[in-house]
Amino acid sequence: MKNKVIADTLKNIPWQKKPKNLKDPVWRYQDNPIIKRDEQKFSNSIFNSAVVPYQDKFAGVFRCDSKSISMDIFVGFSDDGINWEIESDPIEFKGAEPEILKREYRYDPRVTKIGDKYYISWCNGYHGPTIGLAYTTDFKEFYQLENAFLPFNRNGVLFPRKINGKYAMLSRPSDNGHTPFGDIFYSQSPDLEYWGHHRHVMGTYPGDKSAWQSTKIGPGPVPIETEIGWLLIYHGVINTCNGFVYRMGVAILDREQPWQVKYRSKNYILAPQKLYECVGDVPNVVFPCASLVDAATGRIAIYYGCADTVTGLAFTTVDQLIAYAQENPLEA
Ligand code: BMA
Repeated sequence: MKNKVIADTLKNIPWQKKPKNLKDPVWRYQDNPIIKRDEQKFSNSIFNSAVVPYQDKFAGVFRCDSKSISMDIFVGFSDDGINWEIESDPIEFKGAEPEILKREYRYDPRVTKIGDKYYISWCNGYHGPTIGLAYTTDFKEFYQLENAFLPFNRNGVLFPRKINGKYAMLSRPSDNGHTPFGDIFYSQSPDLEYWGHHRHVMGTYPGDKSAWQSTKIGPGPVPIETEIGWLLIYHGVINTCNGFVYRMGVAILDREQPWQVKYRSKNYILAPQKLYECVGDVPNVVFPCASLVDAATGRIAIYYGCADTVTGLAFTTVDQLIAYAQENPLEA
């Protein structure tokens, strides 16, 4: 392993060897999708979801759209990170403010462990989409905090530690619909309530230099800290005659000033190419919301939504992602 990872070891990370002769930096689990659309009692689809190591096993927060197509988030547990039991009832939040607890819709959760708390950030309906925040210590009781931003914003993901003494979040300001634009921004907070000191991190690439990310981009899983910078897996979108296509990309952000992009790959790292990624309720979508990392080996397991219908698992390593970003650079 060339690049040191600043994280815990995770001996039981789900893992499969890279297929021989594969040149791509990311490879899929052979029995994908790991979660089918109707594995939860009332679900139409289970996709953009987040998992974390928990008590030597795994816990997660799952986006399940119901058979009435209401979007909500549900707790799940797994012994191996591959086979999941997802609860039948959505997460019920406690919190100080009844106004903030009113539910409109909830989707696309991320889970970040900071200290002994697991923070959930998700796209929260509050007169339009914004970033909801909550925490739990046991995946039983959940405490909702104030929304981080005004509408409209999506894809809020917290860094796993304070940076320069402040909590830090990436997000993607948006509109009220199927946003046809979008750059990634960095925001800071002393207390997870008041957010400011916003910085632009990176934007789209018009033209055909890196056309898969020419319409909008948004942060995916919790950034992974390495010696050379924060490894950011994100989604990039192109608008085609058949609608949006969502692919996955990688960038490396400065460790102390994460709004400075050190490397960014011109090429995507995963694209909708398998049937379950190309066909579903929304075709041609791979949408990463979580990753697991093992600091001892640099192994990474990526959890991603497939065609807004099922959940997939893919693998890579810290070294391969860093090399890919450095060897296929997108220059400003
Ligand atoms: C985005 C979000 C995601 C979804 C994607 C593709 O705007 O709604 O939840 O996966 O569109 O439909």
